[in-house]
Amino acid sequence: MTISADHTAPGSAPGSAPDQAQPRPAENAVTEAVRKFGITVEDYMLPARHQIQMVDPEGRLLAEGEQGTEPGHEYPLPGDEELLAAYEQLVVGRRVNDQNSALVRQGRMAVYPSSHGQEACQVAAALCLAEGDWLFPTYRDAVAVMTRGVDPVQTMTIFRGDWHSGYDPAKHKVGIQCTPLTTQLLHAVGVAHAAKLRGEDTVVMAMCGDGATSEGDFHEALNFAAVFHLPVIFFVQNNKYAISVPLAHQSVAPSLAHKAVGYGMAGERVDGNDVVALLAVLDRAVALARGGSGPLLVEANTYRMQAHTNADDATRYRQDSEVAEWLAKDPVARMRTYLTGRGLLDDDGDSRIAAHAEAVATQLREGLGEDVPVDPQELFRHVFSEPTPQLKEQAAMLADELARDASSGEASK
Ligand SMILES: Cc1ncc(C[n+]2csc(CCOP(=O)(O)OP(=O)(O)O)c2C)c(N)n1
Ligand SMILES: [Mg+2]
Repeated sequence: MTISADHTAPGSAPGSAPDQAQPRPAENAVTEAVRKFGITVEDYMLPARHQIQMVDPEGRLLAEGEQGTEPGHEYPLPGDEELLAAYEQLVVGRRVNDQNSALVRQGRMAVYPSSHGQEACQVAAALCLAEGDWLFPTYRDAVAVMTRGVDPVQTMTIFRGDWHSGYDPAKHKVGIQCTPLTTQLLHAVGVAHAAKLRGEDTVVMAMCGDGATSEGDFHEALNFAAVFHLPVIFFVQNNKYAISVPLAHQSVAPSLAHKAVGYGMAGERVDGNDVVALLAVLDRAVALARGGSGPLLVEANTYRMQAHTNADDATRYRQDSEVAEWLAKDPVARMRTYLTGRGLLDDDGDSRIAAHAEAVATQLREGLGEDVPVDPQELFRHVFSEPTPQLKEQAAMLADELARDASSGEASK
């Protein structure tokens, strides 16, 4: 594939029609970046040759030359305060993932798609945003939703079968945790477009998985965002599986980040178990998007340590040895070692954080232990503005059955 700087600004070519004389905005951003970094368009838009990693699995900070950075793909180390905040959220996120898996086994939640092992992606996706920005999560991103500040019990309400999402998306600027794959990307692009038309400087974080990148909606969302030059970060958590389908059966692209260039946006890949690198890459992506550079695609290389959901048996399609390999790259242990080594975290600090995580788990046990008040008649509401005769008939039948149940219950007391 060849992309030349000229190709990015066809409007400026001799003989262009007058109404094409202005280069399209996306092209402006790319040529601007190319000038700024003194690199080629390919080197700007294509991901760096290696994934960006700052702290290795043993918790050691890599030397600058070993972080996978290249000119135009350079990332400053995040500040100590941001790193400590991220570690606290990692510990809380891990505790929440494990608590929820237990609550599912106890029948207190209907389903939980655990992000155990992916907590660094979850935490970084939320922490890099400013208050006025939007987050569009999937069903696997409950920890990102909580890290954004949504109450833990409200966050998990959707997983107990309540038809409400549990929180007000507009209030928190967090979309509903989406189960229909990739529809959230279109919602995200729509919000970014609206914000741009209103002149707001909102950045939108649009999350999806590796499998979701094969969906038609993925293409439509990325193309629309690139053509309209919208401030969206497409954040792909490549956890290697779409339920039982491994990545190799899903895509033969050199990497998922390489898909960006086909839309005319920049892509980057990052170690998804290294919260330091994730924050560095996503913080810069947010700054670029807010500054008017258009959309970006960031692929995080991570692993789903547990089954797809409680309804799945992962031992049927993957080897224990593969899981063990990823256990050694654990994002929480890695960060603990790194921060301890730098003297930013000691035993007291770690105990305080563990106690906070335990308090959140208690809140979840108590909140989800309470039965939800259910009104069976809700089944018939909001289906049609004018209920059909059949619905009215069924509603009356149900009301009658419920009344008879209630009176027989009274009688047997
Ligand atoms: C439109 C649509 N098709 C199929 C499904 C069924 N489905 C649920 S999760 C999933 C796999 C998604 O994999 P990936 O995008 O990698 O996300 P992960 O679950 O690994 O986080 C599929 C196919 C769905 N929810 N929506
Ligand atoms: Mg996946």
